Amino acid sequence: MSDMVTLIDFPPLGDDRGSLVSLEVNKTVPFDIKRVYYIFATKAGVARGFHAHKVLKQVAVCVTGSCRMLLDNGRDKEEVLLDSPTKGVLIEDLVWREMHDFTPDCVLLVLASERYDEADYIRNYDDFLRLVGT
Ligand code: T46
Repeated sequence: MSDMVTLIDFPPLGDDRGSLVSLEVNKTVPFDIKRVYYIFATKAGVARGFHAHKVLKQVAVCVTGSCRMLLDNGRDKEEVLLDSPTKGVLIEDLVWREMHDFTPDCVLLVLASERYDEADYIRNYDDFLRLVGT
């Protein structure tokens, strides 16, 4: 796995009732969380993402089901299978991302370092490559 991908293990706090994961700023999540959103009920065969962010950093975790995330920094491409509620991926700024192969039950939870700002999106791949200098 390249330097581009940082996987984060969330320790399950289990007991005989089941499991619990706590996501805590500067403990399990390396930035202040300004926004949380989740993607669910993604239709069969649909892929999402296809953009990068100028500033935004995020941590993504499939709390149920799974999806495949392609990360691309303009030089290297890496695929991550998000298939566990105890495994997250840190998505840094200036990384192109695509999400594929959502299972019908997939709930992709995303913790974001910034509020929603459409101006932070780079939605054209050639613009992205120009910006990262490749
Ligand atoms: C990302 C990947 C992992 C909002 O109004 N507020 C929000 O916080 C978000 C995330 C989206 N929106 C609106 C913008 C669009 O009209 O919801 C609509 C769908 O968003 P988008 O097409 O950007 O969704 P994805 O799944 O392609 O990308 C999302 C995030 O936008 C993005 O930051 O990294 O998930």
